[in-house]
Amino acid sequence: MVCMTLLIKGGTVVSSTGASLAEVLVDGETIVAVLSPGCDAAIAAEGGATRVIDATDRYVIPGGVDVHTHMSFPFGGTFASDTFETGTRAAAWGGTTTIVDFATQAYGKNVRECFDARLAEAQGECAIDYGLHMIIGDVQDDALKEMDRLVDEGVSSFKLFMAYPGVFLSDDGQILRAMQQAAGNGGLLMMHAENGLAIDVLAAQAVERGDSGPVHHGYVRRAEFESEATHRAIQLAKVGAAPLYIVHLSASEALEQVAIARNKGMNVFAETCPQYLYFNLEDQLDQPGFEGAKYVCSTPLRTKHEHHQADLWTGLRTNDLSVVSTDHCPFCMKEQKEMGLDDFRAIPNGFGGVEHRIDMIYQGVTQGEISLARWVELCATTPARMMGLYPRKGVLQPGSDADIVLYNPNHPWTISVDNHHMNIDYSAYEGVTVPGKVETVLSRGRVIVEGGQYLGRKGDGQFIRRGLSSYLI
Ligand code: DUC
Ligand code: ZN
Ligand code: ZN
Repeated sequence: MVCMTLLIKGGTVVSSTGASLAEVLVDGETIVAVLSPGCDAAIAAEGGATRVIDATDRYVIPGGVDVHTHMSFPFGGTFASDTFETGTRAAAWGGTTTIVDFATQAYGKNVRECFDARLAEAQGECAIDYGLHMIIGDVQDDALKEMDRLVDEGVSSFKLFMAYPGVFLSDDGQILRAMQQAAGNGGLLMMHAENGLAIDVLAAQAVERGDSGPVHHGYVRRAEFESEATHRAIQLAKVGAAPLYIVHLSASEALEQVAIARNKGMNVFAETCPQYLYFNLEDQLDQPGFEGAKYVCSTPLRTKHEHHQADLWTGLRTNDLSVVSTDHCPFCMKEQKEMGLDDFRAIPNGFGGVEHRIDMIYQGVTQGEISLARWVELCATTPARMMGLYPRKGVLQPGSDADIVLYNPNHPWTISVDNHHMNIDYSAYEGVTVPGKVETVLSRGRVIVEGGQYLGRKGDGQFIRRGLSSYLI
């Protein structure tokens, strides 16, 4: 029998607990050993390996796990511009080897039918492995029952919205019922925590007085509304006895609510996204003309005159924020963002960044915000644990999938629409120079990015049936 083995040697293996020189041996799709360099087993492995990859001066890290993406997401009368094919390919270029995207139960629709249709849309399209969360857009008896079945089928997390009245919003009674259901079936409740009814009042008032440009998207989605909704979600989760995961947290005040709950020992978790760590309302949303539309996403970018960004970095260090995802939900300027030229409420909300998360958060390492180990923990290990993918994903250890990234920490480059691989007609990161670069990417043992070439294929990514969150069992 021919044994396809691959040895990655000479690199520094970085895990969530530290970094050391080590060699990684892969057999087929799986990691079989992480070896000390120079030990007998490593030397024997080198002689027997079908292929040896030299990782000298590179970090060898687990493939990134982005647990919040929206490929082809229907929003505001259009669809996010990256499909499962284009979006997962871009993710691979950026060192992400697993995404967890969303199936959406629209209002009045059947959860099962919506889930099946979404799974069919993804199957055969993805370059990397993927899972699905289920958005419950209409909490009623059937939907609640379906949640139990989905957990058994590897869909162990559910997203609800406190924003977008008339589209996705669940009222407090519906939220409580979904939380009670999750408490019973072991699922994780993910929450878009913004007070959508209050936002809509301010948005209508703004447009009425002529404040209709993109920056007003940021002004009306006030931090108080994020903080109030976060607080309310936490109180409901306490009564519902359910774990809670706050998505795309951007405001200090919301983070405070999460920290209070966690200090009381509650199972409350939160993620943030690179855009909130690096961009702000004044410099990005408030640009001349319609440029700010590129940065219209929800929750919104926050003002730089407060200390949101510094607080978010602190939260990433203290673990009150335990995951960095992207909320990748891109819309082109042409014909998509442009729909809101005269009224910011019609700009599709979303930000494209699935390709840049690993690089942007590595920048946090070089800026002294987080450690090297924390970079890996935030971008791969904890998201895998949080979403029931661990230890198959998020770690380099025997038995784990051989999802591996070779990262060059000394390769500065400048992000541009001309060199990105996402299907967007601009880059929100245009002109940003990052210090390091993803060089080689393996997905279940297959080399899919190497030497500036994409070597993967659509359809090689598999649907991953997820277990329960590691933090709940
Ligand atoms: N936020 C966005 O920016 N886009 C899609 C949905 C969401 O919650
Ligand atoms: Zn959301
Ligand atoms: Zn989202």
